[in-house]
Amino acid sequence: MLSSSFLRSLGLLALGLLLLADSGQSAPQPKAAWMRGARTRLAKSSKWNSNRWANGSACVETAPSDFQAPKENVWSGLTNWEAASVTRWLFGQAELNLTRSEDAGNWDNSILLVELMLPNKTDVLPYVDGDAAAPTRYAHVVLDLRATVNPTYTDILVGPLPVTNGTTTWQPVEYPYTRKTGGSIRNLDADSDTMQTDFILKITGSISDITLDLWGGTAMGMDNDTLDVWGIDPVWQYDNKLTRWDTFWNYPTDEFDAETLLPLGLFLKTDVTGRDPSKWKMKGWLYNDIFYPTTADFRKAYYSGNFTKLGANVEGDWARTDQQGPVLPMDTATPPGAVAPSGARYSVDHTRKYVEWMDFSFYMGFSRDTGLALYDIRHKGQRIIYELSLQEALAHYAGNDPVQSGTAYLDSYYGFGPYAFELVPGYDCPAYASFVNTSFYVSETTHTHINSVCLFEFDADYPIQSHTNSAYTAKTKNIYFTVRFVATVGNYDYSFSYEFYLDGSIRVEVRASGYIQAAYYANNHDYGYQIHDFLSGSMHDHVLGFKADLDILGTENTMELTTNVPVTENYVWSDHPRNTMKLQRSFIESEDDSRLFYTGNGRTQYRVVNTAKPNKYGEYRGYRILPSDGTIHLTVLNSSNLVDAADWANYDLMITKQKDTEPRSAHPYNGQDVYDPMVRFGDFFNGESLTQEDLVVWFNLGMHHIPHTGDLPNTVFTTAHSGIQFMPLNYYDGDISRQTVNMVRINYDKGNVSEVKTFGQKEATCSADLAKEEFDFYSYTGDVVIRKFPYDPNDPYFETDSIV
Ligand SMILES: *[C@@H]1O[C@H](CO)[C@@H](O)[C@H](O)[C@H]1NC(C)=O
Ligand SMILES: *[C@@H]1O[C@H](CO)[C@@H](O)[C@H](O)[C@H]1NC(C)=O
Ligand SMILES: *[C@@H]1O[C@H](CO)[C@@H](O)[C@H](O)[C@H]1NC(C)=O
Ligand SMILES: *[C@@H]1O[C@H](CO)[C@@H](O)[C@H](O)[C@H]1NC(C)=O
Ligand SMILES: *[C@@H]1O[C@H](CO)[C@@H](O)[C@H](O)[C@H]1NC(C)=O
Ligand SMILES: *[C@@H]1O[C@H](CO)[C@@H](O)[C@H](O)[C@H]1NC(C)=O
Ligand SMILES: *[C@@H]1O[C@H](CO)[C@@H](O)[C@H](O)[C@H]1NC(C)=O
Ligand SMILES: *[C@@H]1O[C@H](CO)[C@@H](O)[C@H](O)[C@H]1NC(C)=O
Ligand SMILES: *[C@@H]1O[C@H](CO)[C@@H](O)[C@H](O)[C@H]1NC(C)=O
Ligand SMILES: [Cu+2]
Repeated sequence: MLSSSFLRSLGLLALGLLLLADSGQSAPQPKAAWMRGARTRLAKSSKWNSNRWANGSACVETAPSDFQAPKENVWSGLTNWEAASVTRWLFGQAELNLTRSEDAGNWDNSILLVELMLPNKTDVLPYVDGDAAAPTRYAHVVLDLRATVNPTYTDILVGPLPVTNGTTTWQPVEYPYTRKTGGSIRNLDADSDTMQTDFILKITGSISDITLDLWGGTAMGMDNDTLDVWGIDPVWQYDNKLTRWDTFWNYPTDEFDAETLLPLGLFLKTDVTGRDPSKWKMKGWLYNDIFYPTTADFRKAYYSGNFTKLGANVEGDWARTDQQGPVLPMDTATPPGAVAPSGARYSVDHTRKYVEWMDFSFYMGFSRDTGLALYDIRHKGQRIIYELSLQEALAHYAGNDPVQSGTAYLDSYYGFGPYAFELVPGYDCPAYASFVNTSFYVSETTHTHINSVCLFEFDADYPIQSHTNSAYTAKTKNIYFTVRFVATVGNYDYSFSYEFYLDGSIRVEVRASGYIQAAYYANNHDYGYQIHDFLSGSMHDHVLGFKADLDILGTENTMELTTNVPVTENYVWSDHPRNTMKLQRSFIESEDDSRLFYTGNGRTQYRVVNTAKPNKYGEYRGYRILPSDGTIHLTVLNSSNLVDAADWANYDLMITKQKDTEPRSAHPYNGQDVYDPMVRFGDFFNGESLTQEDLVVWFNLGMHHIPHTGDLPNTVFTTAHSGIQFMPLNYYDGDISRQTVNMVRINYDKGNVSEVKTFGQKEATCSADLAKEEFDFYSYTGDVVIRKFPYDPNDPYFETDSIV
């Protein structure tokens, strides 16, 4: 949740773009007819290939086996070469009237994004499940059309790829959106730079005498400014006007990113309707809950001798994350760490972004809007989930002041892709994890964030199975596999983990850290705790919407609910009516009844089943959807900020029939017109049957965040988290984690062990060189940038500016 105007005011708003994680291949891969199962082990990468066995004592730290995915990854984005050729082709289309981003001003058209258009599921299934050709590739391009009084963001499709003169065309893309305006939505940002420098800062500069007196600082657009000014997102859009509310923030006095902890409590309202700056108007000031309609009124009151001045939030150690306080007992000794004595026990095709661990496999995709997504997740060769992906993240604030009240960040506007930075081994992921690069398109360049997705196995701190009696004890290790990325969208860091377990379950876990966006304390006691001198921990809901397109034994599925209900029953054997409970089974039959709230007391099991594929006992095989911690939906009803722009946040679990025209529940520009957003999710629900259809489950994670003193200086991942599990339910005939050999049974008798069974598991006899595992912190890189127009793949350069 990041603060939009905040980033914009820092000039760092990444307008942009994205594309996939191109592994450096510069031309499309030749199509190979890889059949599932016909895998080839290729040479292991050289970094790890050196034989590190001195003579059997040092552990072999092998990287994941390099091998080839059974199919091409049709979700992994454009290659560098494709993105460059599309960009070049677009500049050749005179009617688009494009200006290069680096030369573009407020009144020029430019390219914001060039990425892969995700193929339709209808076209993908015959390819991944059969012998059909891979779907035709198209580029999804977002244009920033500002050379007009009515600026728009416009989504177009360019293709088919590869680009060829004659056959490649562009067309507006409308089919994935509920708004039918040719892929266009108004662009409220066209003048954001000049609005800040030529309008907002002029107003705030006009009261520099007051800001100097109140806080010893000014916001005038000069180098000596110590105050920043920004506010609500999205801007208010009612009455055919655009209304902004902004407020003052102290800049941090050092490198710590503490600005969102330093609000100062003076708010200004402006009317910024239209593109003619001469029509923009100052509409008033608010301080300590008193509204002054004009600057003259405010100034008069301020100097009246009857004006209550409140204190300022100023940075200090309380806002800095470095170690402070007495060192804890024994804390300077090295803490426990994890090692992988046999190296990676999984395989990765880095070109096709495909992973296999134990009996799981999946492809990875990566997008500017929402970061990492997983596709065609299979277990034992059977697809469980076609797509598992973030859709949107909302941070909806509230407050007595207009800025907190008016803030409801829809973070895909900023994008998760551009903020998925390099991970730190030993901190973000275990030191032995392996890593994947991600790339995104910005202003005719492709930026690569090295090592921004990590893959690793981990031994949970508890076994997956345990039993003991008088004759034996049996335990099974709980080894799971994680794919993780962390996106720092402005002030907050979101960590996304997709975890795979030996029992066939899959877990999604989101954690939040980073700086909260706090409020000025005055009059805000009903909206948060006071957490510092003049600071309120502004209440807000984080709601993160996900899509899980489950395919259980095929695409024809049904949602079954099994609920524990209290009952009073007479049985043939009961002398009196008995107060007890029983199971109530039901199906969600249509989209009229498919927006659900989790029942109180967790009494209902939600399960996607295939009723045509019962098990041998007649029970339907399926996967259960199990909210595991802190899943929530938005508290606010019919939000004044969002109107129809985030309908997906209003429920816990929503089920629709899969449609190629409904691929995503949100759009990054939904906030540009909250009354008529690009995707009005509620429109997906139009009464269609959900009985043995291809179902998509839309679920939310999140938390009701009421920051307290423990959120200073940063929110901690320990308590700010939310998760969900997909677990096989009556899917297999038994618990399939019995397959692992990493278990032990110890038979004993009156204190003597008679037998130990270890099932062929390998004992770790090698010694791990922990020093070698330590990450060289000086190798942390930042962005690698490759110019697309003109294409210059041989001259990559480093640019750390885009690391916020
Ligand atoms: C190999 O290991 C043995 C002990 O296991 C040790 O005695 C011997 O010196 C080692 N050899 C080398 C070459 O390191
Ligand atoms: C093309 O864009 C420029 C600004 O970059 C603008 O001045 C011009 O009017 C536009 N031309 C057309 C035909 O729209
Ligand atoms: C397409 O035509 C343009 C202009 O005629 C030319 O510059 C470009 O190289 C051509 N591209 C291809 C792929 O042939
Ligand atoms: C910054 O400089 C301007 C121009 O000299 C001055 O008016 C303003 O008060 C200064 N701001 C601060 C915080 O000193
Ligand atoms: C001082 O300001 C307060 C708040 O605006 C107002 O209620 C009060 O009447 C004022 N007192 C005088 C003496 O102006
Ligand atoms: C990530 O990018 C770096 C720098 O371009 C490259 O050296 C490395 O091989 C890439 N890693 C993978 C797994 O492709
Ligand atoms: C939502 O709120 C608006 C403005 O208060 C109102 O006009 C509209 O009817 C409300 N919609 C619903 C579904 O309650
Ligand atoms: C995807 O399916 C929709 C609906 O059938 C269709 O309009 C659209 O052209 C398809 N997109 C592609 C890229 O084939
Ligand atoms: C257990 O082991 C001890 C020591 O070897 C032996 O004396 C004793 O008889 C054993 N008890 C049983 C029940 O086997
Ligand atoms: Cu929060």
